[in-house]
Amino acid sequence: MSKITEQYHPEVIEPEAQAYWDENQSFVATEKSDKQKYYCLSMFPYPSGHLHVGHVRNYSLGDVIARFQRLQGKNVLHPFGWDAFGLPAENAAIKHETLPGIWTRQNIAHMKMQCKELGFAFDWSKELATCDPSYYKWEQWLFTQMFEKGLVYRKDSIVNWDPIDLTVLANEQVIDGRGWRSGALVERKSIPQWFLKITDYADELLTSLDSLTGWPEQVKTMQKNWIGRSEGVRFKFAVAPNLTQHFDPIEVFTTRIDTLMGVTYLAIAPQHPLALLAAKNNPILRTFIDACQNIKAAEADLATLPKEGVDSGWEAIHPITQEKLPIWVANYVLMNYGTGAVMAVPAHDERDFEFATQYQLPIKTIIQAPDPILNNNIKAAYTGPGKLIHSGIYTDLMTEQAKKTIARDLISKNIGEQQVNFRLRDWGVSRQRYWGCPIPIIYCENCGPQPVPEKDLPVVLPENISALGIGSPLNTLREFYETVCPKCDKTARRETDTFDTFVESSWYYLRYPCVNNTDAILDKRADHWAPVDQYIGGIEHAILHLLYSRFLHKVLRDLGLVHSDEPFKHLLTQGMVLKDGSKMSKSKGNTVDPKDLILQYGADTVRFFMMFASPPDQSLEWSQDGVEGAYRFLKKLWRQAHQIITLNQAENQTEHNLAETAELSEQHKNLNRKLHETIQKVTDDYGRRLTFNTAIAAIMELFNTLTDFRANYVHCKQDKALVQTCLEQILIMLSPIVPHITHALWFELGYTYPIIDAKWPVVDLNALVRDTLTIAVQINGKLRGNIQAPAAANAEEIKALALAEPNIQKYTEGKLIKKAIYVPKKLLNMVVQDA
Ligand code: ANZ
Ligand code: ZN
Repeated sequence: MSKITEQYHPEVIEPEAQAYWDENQSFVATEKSDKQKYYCLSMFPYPSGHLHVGHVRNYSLGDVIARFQRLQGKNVLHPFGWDAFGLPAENAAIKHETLPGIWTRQNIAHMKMQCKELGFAFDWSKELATCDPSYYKWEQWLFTQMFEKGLVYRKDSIVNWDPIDLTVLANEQVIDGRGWRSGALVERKSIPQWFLKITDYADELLTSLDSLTGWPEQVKTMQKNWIGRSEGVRFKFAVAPNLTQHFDPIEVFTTRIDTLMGVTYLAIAPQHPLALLAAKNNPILRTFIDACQNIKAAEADLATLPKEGVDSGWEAIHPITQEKLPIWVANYVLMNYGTGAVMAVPAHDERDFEFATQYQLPIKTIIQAPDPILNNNIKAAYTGPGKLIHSGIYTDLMTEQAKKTIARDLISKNIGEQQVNFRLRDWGVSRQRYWGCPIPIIYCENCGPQPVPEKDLPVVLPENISALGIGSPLNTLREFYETVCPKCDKTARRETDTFDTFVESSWYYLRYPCVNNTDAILDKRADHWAPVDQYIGGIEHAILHLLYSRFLHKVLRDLGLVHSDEPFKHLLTQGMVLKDGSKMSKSKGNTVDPKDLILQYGADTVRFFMMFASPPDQSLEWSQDGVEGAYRFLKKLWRQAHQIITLNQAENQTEHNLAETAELSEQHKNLNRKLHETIQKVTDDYGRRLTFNTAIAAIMELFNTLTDFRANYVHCKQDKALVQTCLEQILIMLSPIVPHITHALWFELGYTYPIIDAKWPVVDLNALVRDTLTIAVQINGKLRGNIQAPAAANAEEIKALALAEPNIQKYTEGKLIKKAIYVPKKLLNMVVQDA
């Protein structure tokens, strides 16, 4: 006899289900399986202390997908871990007078418990934390491999320097140009840093985006723009001779060589060698260049900055007309793109137009806009293609033709060449921070920088440190930085910088399956599971995280460690969680703590609400009513199930084989059809559309139909069998979303195996067939009634039935039927005319 209570008690059944999964290691994945593999992954969190609702949404989505795929008969890997290095730990350690490692591991323990309370079906046997030496050892190893392959180099690069705290600041620590702690004006300082050559992969990172058919277009576009491939011409302008000096020509890069005859000046970056040279005896220029140093280098900021510049006083020579053109130093030209110099065409480039207008430089229209209005517009540049005018021998050519012709001429004169440029820059990975993975390099005065040999890895980050907060403590720890050169054995100094934490998050998904391998970074298991079939995370990672992961995946492939080209097959970017229309955030004080909700309603209610409230890729508006509604539904589900189960037990009826569709009565057929229509829709919603909100809506509808049916028709064994079948399949279909309540009820139904091992219901196509259909009848386009017709009826028969209907006859009597159009199974439209 069942011990099922009449009331729903999530606080009892949820811990029971969780204990069951733990004890039975229900979600531990192995490679030994005949089933098709399915790797489901949610982006791992930074262990900040507590799960917030954004996390809950992210992991609930992943959990629903993982559980659904398992019920579909797949062998599912669904691991979890911690992106555990990063600046907040350093700040928190100072604030709470503890150590970053201790603070981080406490947070991990707490958040892990929260994950368990939410019933996430994670394979905890593969848990990893990036701050553990067993993880970052292999990151260091990977770096040394890349070093050997020439994918790593060191170069000077600018950092934010706090002259009071004597430390490098991360961008987010610079507030209005001042150090967040000291308040000192932040300086820009150039120091040597390590770079990964992601640009070597620029072409492939771009072209293989096309293979990612399971990614949102929006994300692919963002990646494309970030990589920023452009085809153009690189060519030289001679600098006008000067009696005393010789100048190297200025090289420019342009994507619009067709506009060459419209160049009215050259613009060079403030850091361009010629600008620096010209500044030597030009104090105004010197001041301008210095002022440019102090602005943030972010490209996006530069684009919106008011355009400013200073005439260098020197001139260049136009390669075709031999005209002299002024050379301006301008803040809108970037030193690290193209050649750091541009041929300015104010009539056809917006930035040049703005600049030329401001400094009264000539504007020469040489492309005719197709629309004459645009030609007379002196307020803006015309940037589109068109016919060349006032362009000497090139006049009358169209843009595309002119590009080819002019490029060919410059190439034949030996002053230019075709060039492909990428906006993508190499990845600077050095951080002058403590709580990160030490960069495995040793500096030897004799031998130069040496990678740490594999036998000496990992370079362990000392965790028991003091003096946090002033610079990086690694700089003061002799026992850390004092070492010997692996090549010549002389005393040498260890690198004290650590990696950008994006490095850890760019390959973790491959480490999960091999997490216990102490001899190698990856093994066959990584290849077995890769690529991730479904990746779920926030849109804020659309560019860098995904790009870096794609890059390292390709590097690992080229090292022979994986054999796929891309890390993530399908990508789901979840929307934000809002409250009263704005983003939930601590600073706004409008957060909802999942902890309180679980206490009050249970995890299933929270999961149900989050999946029901909106489609995954859209923002979710927090609603207390919505949470209450979810809770009410689960209570109702429990009550119905309780009644059905107790009734069946009372009658000692556990057999519930359903008769063939053909033998069912009309009411049975209707309920059975509803069941299978729901299975069909829900399967598609879960598997292809990933719209769990509409899946829930369909299941709720079926549930209501079932409730009504029970109220009216339960008389015979056949009824009960059907009712029980419906209930079971409702439970299976709901189980990815509300795993606890369905786990408990499933066992109450008498099963000896858990619902996670049930089979996803299969659509019975026969059950979907309707014996009769409702057909709408229109007369001259207006709806005049509905008729019931046999499903197999043809157009003629439908027409005859309609004409026999008194309601319809009112409109057809004594009229001529000119035409009858039948939209099968839906609609009949008759065009009638007075006879
Ligand atoms: C002349 C010209 C005429 C241009 C015209 C555009 C329109 P993308 O597509 O991003 O590659 N440019 C080149 N190097 C630059 C730098 N270091 N800083 C700022 N701007 C730079 O853009 C290439 C275009 O951006 C180039 O083509 C150049 O301006 C400018 F009607 O050359 B163009
Ligand atoms: Zn040496």
